[in-house]
Amino acid sequence: MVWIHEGQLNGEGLKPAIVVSRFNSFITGRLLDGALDCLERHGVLSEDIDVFWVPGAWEIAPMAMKLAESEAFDLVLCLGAVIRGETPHFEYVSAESAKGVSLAALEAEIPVIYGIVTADTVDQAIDRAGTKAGNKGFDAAMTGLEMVSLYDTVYGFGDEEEEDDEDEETQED
Ligand code: INI
Repeated sequence: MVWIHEGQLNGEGLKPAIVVSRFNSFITGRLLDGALDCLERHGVLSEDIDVFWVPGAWEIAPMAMKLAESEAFDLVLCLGAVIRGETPHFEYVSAESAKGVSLAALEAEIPVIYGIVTADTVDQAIDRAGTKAGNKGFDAAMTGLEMVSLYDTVYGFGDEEEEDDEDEETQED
């Protein structure tokens, strides 16, 4: 028999943090709207959501890491927009912000989700922020809900083992 584990999309009782960058805020504001819409539609209370605005995509990962370490949240969503052509250092900003969020996700005990749009043009970025190609903020929030549920399942295994150990100790006594 195979045990299949799939995350549920239930946000009741969750306390998410959202890190969103101000750079290209005409895009990131829409990503934030999408993320909030998704969380609230899945049962998260608006008063349980904390939004942290940072200057640019570069600042997202360090902030996400601090938020995860604070143990005040169940989930961190990282939202930003890096657009080629606006900067000669597009490659650095996009690559390092992705690496940073990945590192934060690996180090954190809660899900840290990458919702940074990287696009060649402003039009492409607009497509991903609530028009032709959906809303990457909404998608990031969905991913976050799913991952919280899967982490809960995995952390629950630890509790079961502890209970088994306690049972064994009781039996030995
Ligand atoms: N930050 C972004 O979020 N998107 C960009 O497209 C961008 N560009 O083009 O330069 C950008 N740069 C700022 C960077 O993220 C930092 O805020 C800045 O370098 C200060 O550390």
